Amino acid sequence: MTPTRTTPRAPRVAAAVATAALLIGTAFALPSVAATTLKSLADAKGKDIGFALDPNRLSESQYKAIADAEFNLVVAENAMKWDATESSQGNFTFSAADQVANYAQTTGKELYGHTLVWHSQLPGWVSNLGTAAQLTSAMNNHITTVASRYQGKVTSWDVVNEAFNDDGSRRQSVFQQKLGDGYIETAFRTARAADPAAKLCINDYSTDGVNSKSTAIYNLVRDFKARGVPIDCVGFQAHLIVGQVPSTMQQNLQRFADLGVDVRITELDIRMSTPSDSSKLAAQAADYSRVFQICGAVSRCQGVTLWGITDKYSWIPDVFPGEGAALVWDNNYNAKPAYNAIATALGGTTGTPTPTVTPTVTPTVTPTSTPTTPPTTPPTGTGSCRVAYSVNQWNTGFTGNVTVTNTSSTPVNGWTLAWSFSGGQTISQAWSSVTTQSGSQVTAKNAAWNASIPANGSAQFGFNASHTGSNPAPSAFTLNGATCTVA
Ligand code: 9MR
Repeated sequence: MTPTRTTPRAPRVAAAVATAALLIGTAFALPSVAATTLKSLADAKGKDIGFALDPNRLSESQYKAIADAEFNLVVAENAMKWDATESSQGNFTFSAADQVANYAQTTGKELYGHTLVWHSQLPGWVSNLGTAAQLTSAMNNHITTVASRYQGKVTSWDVVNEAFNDDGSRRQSVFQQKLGDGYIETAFRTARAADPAAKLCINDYSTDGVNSKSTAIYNLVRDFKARGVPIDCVGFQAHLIVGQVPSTMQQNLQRFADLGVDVRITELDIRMSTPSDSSKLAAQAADYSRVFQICGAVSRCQGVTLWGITDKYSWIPDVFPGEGAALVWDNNYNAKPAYNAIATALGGTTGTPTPTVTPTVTPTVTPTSTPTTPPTTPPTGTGSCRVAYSVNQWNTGFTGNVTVTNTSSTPVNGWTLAWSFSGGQTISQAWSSVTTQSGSQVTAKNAAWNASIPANGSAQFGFNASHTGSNPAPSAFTLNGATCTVA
């Protein structure tokens, strides 16, 4: 395999045609854009589309057929982690990791390395080492042995994974506690020495938007670049929830790219409360589309990796009981609406139209109009509420984020949040709500899938809008006609 390292992936249309021909011969239900594949579309765009592989599943024909056809990059979901490769000190086992590497090689896919230093899936012996010197030695030996083995095969490594807390402080892992802040730099320098051609990435979750945690990593990358510490890329895991793609995601990826590093969505899945239904799946499709569009809009975004193929084997239900359906293929390998949404976002033209929850916004000059269809069931549970409103703005545009919390003791079933803009703001697009505007009056109704707000629960939605001047925040909101407090 010829790894792609510093240059964008070249379009590979001929391979795409061959892949499509292969797919047509398969026995199971094909996605409805079988004339092309996500891989062929991503290849043509010079982007990676990857998936997390469990090599034990390759014996399942449907799993293998989708894996082979739809992706140009593969990462080991677990097989290259510390517990899988060095469960006792100095005794390295590469059987599962090699299966992943061999799969990448035989299928011509890029091989992404996950992960060298992580607090989780870390064998107990590492935590039990007595001194800082012993731990440094063990960490460096692990990095050197694993990275050297896959030199020329792995194109990028997640060198350090999940080193930060949500508030931007360092996670108190054994590495942090025993070695202090400098362990990340040590790990990156060691990885560079072990495989000078591999790109070296730092990877984390809940860093997809601009927030304290992503800013801490941003500061680390800026410092590394300023001091010449090797770092080439930043991974954003993007374990997302339907309706909650951060509004600042593109801005966030771009600010990292502007530091001179590549960026990548490394572990995408978008979960929902289960069971799924058609409106949740449509909302999920819109979210998948958005993430791929964002990566498409940031030239240094190398691509998107899905954290698995089928909901059947996703990690989500085990960790978040009552949630799931987060991947692109369902338990029976049927492609979900997200499939065509991704195909469309990648420039495909043969898919059916992308399902979307984006509402129609009808600005109008009619001062008294009462917009749109009321909820099918009359709203109940109107009562106390709190609204948090925030914006990210630039010269003439802004993104608004609204969280409405039901502070009463009874659930709200069906909601309408209303407010007035005093600065001439005009909404152009909204998500996770059906939002209409009439003059200065804005009415946001629940989407089908977030109609219910339990006691003490919240619903979130967002919108894009234009503004002139100072863009004042609304001073008052009503929920189903009752005034809310403003947080
Ligand atoms: O998907 C992986 C799951 O099979 C493992 O049990 C789990 C153990 O921690 O790790 C999962 O993958 C994680 C990834 O390595 C790092 N980011 C979060 C992922 C989901 O937990």
